[in-house]
Amino acid sequence: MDDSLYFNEQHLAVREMVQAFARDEVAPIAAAHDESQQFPWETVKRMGELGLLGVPWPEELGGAGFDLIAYMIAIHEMAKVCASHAITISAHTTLGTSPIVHFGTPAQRERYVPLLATGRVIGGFGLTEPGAGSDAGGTRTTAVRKDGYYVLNGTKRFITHAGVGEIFLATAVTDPGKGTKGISSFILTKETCDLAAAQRVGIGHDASLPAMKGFRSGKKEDKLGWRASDTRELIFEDVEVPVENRLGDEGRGFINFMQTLDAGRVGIAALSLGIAEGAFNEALKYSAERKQFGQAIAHFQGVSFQLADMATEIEAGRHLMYHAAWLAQHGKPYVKEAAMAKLFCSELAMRATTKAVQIHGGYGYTKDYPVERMMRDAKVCEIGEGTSEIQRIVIARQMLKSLLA
Ligand code: COS
Repeated sequence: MDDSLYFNEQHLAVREMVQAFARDEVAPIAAAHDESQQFPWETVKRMGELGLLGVPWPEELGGAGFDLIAYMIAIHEMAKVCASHAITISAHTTLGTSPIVHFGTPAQRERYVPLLATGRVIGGFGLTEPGAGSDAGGTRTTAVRKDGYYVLNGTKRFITHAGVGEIFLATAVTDPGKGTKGISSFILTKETCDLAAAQRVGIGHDASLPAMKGFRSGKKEDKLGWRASDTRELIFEDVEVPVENRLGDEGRGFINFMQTLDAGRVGIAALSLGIAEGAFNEALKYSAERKQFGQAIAHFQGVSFQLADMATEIEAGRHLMYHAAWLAQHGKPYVKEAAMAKLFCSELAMRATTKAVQIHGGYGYTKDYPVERMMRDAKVCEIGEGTSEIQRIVIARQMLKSLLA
């Protein structure tokens, strides 16, 4: 892809900055954090200092003041080196902050966004539940209105940053008879699960952010990939949430979260593409170094054709992803394009990483090379923020909606 198609000088500068940070500070620790499943507090703190936890938000709200394409560049470049750091950027920014930016009141924006955009506090998004995954409208968490507050009860599952985060946006049923129109969303605050680490690096515990009683994280997931990213349950036990913490009107929670996921899916496309390119770069380098039968394995057509296929698909994925981001940035409809980019790039990440492991042969199956981590990190891209099957549903509905109306 010709860089000038989507990128200006500022985009190229962001790309260079993220590449340098990922190479110098993230690459050296990625394998160890994958192994230990420890959240990388120090590099997350650095990402906040570099503006990477608020790339698309205005400077007056504490953001870096860049645009959506710059934000996708940050996720894309980071994922070439470490998918866990990339999902931290994406889940914090799109899922954990954008609903407040887009659907919050001025007072909610002023109160929460600067804390999130600067990386002072980590945020997250609670939609998925034990019985409501692809069927996101099957939410069971309830929010019962009392005088001046709501009482929330329920459990969310597979929530990025559920342990380390302190500001969450979550859906709950306020009107049980109304299906998806009876779902509302709320801003909730809790304590981090790792006070010592958070205090050591200086993240969280802002005095203006008291934790809500009864709101806590639960079981930590032991995952195949994205292992340095924090994934846990979120539990609400009679949590009293002031009415002023409702995000948007009553009954708008589902639609607002669906719109949030549209943008999130472009982010997962960027992340997937980064994993695919990271694996491709490793495979290309290895194929030129590794000698068998007296020559570099890149000389064998069986290897070079695989590299050619990977490069071609990556090029296609770049066009899909940056095009969806461009549409979103210019306020044009992009639901279908976001789903297409997410579907294609996530499945590409799986194909490309599998090929990269194959090209590395036995070495690829060990932790001596990063491609086995990349292959494990790729799988969840076909699942999170809407499975490949859900993306096909969204694409098909978008194509057919005027015909079947
Ligand atoms: N933007 C705006 N509105 C949307 C929307 C979107 N992207 N998607 C749905 N809506 C609206 C619909 O238009 C509908 O409103 P109207 O009745 O006024 O037309 C309402 O929301 C309900 O939508 P729908 O009837 O399509 O809901 P379904 O229960 O059939 O579910 C899917 C739709 C399957 C697409 C949805 O549940 C989904 O995306 N599931 C996957 C969830 C997911 O990605 N989870 C991962 C979370 S990881 S953070």
